[in-house]
Amino acid sequence: MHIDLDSFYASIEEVRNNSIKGKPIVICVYSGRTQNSGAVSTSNYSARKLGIKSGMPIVLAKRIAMNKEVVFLPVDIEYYREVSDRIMNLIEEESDTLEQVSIDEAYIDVTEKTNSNWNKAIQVANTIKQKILSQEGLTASVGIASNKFVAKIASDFQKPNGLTLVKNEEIIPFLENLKVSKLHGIGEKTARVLNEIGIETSKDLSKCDIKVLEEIFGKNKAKLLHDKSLGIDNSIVESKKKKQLSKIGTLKEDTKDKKVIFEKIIELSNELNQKIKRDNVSFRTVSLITIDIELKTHIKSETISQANDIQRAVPVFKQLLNNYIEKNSEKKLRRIGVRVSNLEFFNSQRTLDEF
Ligand code: TTP
Ligand code: MG
Repeated sequence: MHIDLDSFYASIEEVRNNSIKGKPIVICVYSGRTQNSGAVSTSNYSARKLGIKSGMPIVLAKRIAMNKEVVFLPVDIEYYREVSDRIMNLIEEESDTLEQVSIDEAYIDVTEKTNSNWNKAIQVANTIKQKILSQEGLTASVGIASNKFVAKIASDFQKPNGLTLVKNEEIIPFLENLKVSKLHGIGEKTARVLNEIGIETSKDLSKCDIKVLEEIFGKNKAKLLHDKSLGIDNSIVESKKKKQLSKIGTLKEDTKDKKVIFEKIIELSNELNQKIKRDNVSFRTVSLITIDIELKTHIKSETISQANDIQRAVPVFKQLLNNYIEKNSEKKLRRIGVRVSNLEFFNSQRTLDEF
């Protein structure tokens, strides 16, 4: 199964702020050079209808939005990561193995859980969609197939809030009419070369003599392309280890009072310590995450000797907070976070599955 959240950052903002619900929303990465320099990170589906899309310059998006009620917001990546972590955990609970591939997408293997039964797989997909909706207020699109490549294309097929099952005998007709650029893993450049020799669709690609492809792309890539056109993919769903553990929370009120902020750090550290013990990890890097009232995120880190209890990190958090406040005395903080990284897992049996 491939699961991908719908207009992820924009939908999260919609959930957290009721007053913008239903409006076109554009999430921006401001470069800071001029007021509107930077690019659109993502937009919700109602902004997409206006033509505002990922990667577009903010200036252009604002021009399109002129005289319309469009909401522009800066990215708040730490918050999106928190939501992502919770979602990945709940998906993992419903699967044999989870492989997270980005902040909002994952492959899961449900072969054992469903006993290879398609109807059961649909039930699992619906359970996951339902849980994400009831716990986070978000919709996801799911693709189900017997391999990752086809599942990935299937999840994109009926976005948003889609569920697409492609049984083995349906793979060829499902892929047949897709443009080669829609086949996951075929980039713009390769698609252009294929177009130049008259290959537009997956069907064209499957009919092309492999020798012709080998001449242009070499043996390995030719085989890969040919496999894709037929929906063949033998890669497995592989769980990956977490790179970091963190806890972030909102301060009771915006403040620059060191004592109040440090109390919150202690509270978050205690929660983080539970994760450290649960995952049985040690860490070598300690970071303090500060998010100010303008939602600007700063992350400062220190490397220490290997430790497996948060008590070792607390004085470092204190020092990092002091440094931050010294340099940024004028700005109040809204949120604060603690993180440990450079992890080493000790119980190898658990680490294979633990995320
Ligand atoms: P996507 O899953 O590609 O996009 P999306 O979730 O916003 O929309 P869709 O419904 O089509 O899945 O990416 C996930 C998040 O990654 C997205 O919400 C914002 C971020 N992102 C960028 O910052 N820049 C980009 O160019 C893209 C494509 C995504
Ligand atoms: Mg998405």
